[in-house]
Amino acid sequence: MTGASARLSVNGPRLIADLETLAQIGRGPGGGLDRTSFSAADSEARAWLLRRCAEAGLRVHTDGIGNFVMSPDYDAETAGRPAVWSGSHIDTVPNGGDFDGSLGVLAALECLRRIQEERPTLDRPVRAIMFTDEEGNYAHLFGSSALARGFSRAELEALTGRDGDRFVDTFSAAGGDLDAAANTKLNPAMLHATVELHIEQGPFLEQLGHDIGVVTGIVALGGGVVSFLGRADHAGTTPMDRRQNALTAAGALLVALPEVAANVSANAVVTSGIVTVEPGSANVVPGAARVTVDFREAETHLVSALEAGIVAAAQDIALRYGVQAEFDFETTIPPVLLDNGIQTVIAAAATARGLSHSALPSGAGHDSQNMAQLAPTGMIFVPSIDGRSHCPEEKTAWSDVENGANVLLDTLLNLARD
Ligand code: HGY
Ligand code: MN
Ligand code: MN
Repeated sequence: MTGASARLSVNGPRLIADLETLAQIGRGPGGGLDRTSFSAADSEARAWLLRRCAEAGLRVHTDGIGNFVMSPDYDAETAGRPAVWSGSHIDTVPNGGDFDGSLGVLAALECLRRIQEERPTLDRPVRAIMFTDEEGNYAHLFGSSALARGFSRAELEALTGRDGDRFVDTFSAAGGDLDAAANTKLNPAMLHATVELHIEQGPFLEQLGHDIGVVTGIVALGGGVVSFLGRADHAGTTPMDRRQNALTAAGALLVALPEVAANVSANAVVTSGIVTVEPGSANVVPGAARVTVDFREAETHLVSALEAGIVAAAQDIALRYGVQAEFDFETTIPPVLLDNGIQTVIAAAATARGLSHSALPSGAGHDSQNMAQLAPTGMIFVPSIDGRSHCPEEKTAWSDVENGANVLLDTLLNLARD
C-alpha cells in the first residue's frame, strides 16, 4: 500500500483460480459437487484450504466442531480485541454447485491474504472463517449453531446424517474429539461484527440488473423428519381395505404441504427432499415411511404456526390412513434482521466502487443467521445466473465474484477501523 488512504483491492485472478481449484474437489457422477461435511471430499477440500493458508503465511485455528478460524500473522497487538469475522462454508448439498459457500470462504481468504500482504494498521483483528456442515447433514447450520447455542454430548450422540450414519462415528473417524465438539460455544465478547459474502441463489439481482445485494434479513429454518408407521404385509394377499400403508400416508402429506404453507403466508415454503420406505420391497406393503420436511418463513410470529400446521396435517392424515405419525424436528433457527449499520457500510462500499445495489431478504439459510445472535452481522449477495442454485448449473459471473469480494474487503476494513 502506498499510503494509509490507498484503497486495497482483492487479487481477482487469484480468487478465481482458487474457486476453480476448489471446484475440482468432489465432482460427482451427476456433474455437480458432492462434498458432504466430513466426507472424503470434504476432508480433501479442508486439507487444500489449510495448504492455501500456509502458502499465504496465515494461521489457522480449528475449533472443536471443525470450524476453521484463519488469521494474519502480524496482528498480535490487536488480537485480543473483539474481531471482525467473515466466512461461509465449503461443504455442499449432494450434486451441488461450485459457488454456494465456497465463494464466501475463498473471498474472505483472499481479503485476509491482501491484509497480510499490505499489513494495514487496523484497530480490530480480521478473521476468515470456514464453518462446518452448513448444509445441515447432521444439524441445521451445524458449525455456526455450535458456536451460537452449543450442543451437549447427548445431543451430538443423537445426530445422524442423511446416509443413516451417526455423527459421532463419522466425526471420530475424521479425527474429531466429541468433548471438544461439545465445548464450542463462542463468547460473544470476542466478536465485533461478522459479514458473509454469498451468491444470491435466486433471480432478483439478475432481474434488476444490479451488481450487489445488501441483505436485510434471513428467513427462519426449521424441520426434520415425519415418520408414518403402519404395518408391513404381503402385496398380493392383503386386501386394499385391510392395509396400513405408511407410504400412502406419506404421499398424502406431500400433497397436503403446499396448502399448509399457503395457509400460513404467501412466503412460507415447505419442502420434502428425502422419502425412505421400509422394508423397501416392491412386493411388501410399506410398514414405515419417513419424509424430511424443511420449512422456511420470514415472519417470527408465523414460524410456530407453520410448524404446527405441518404437525396437524400429518396427524390428521395418520388418523385417516390408520397409521401412527411420529415427529423428530430440530430446534428451529429463528429469522433474523441483519444489522442496519453494516447494511449502510456495504451499500456505501458498493457505491464507492461504482456498483449498483439493492436491498433484499434471503430465502436461503446461512451461518450468518446464527452469527447474528452473537454480533452485528451483515451479508453481501452477488447475482446468480438464471437464479439457479443447489444444482450443478449454479454460476456467477467472474466480474460479479470480484466485485463482491472487493465490497467485502472494503466492508471488513471499515469495520476493523474505529
Ligand atoms: O438450505 C439452505 O438454505 C442453505 O443452503 N444451507
Ligand atoms: Mn446451500
Ligand atoms: Mn450457502
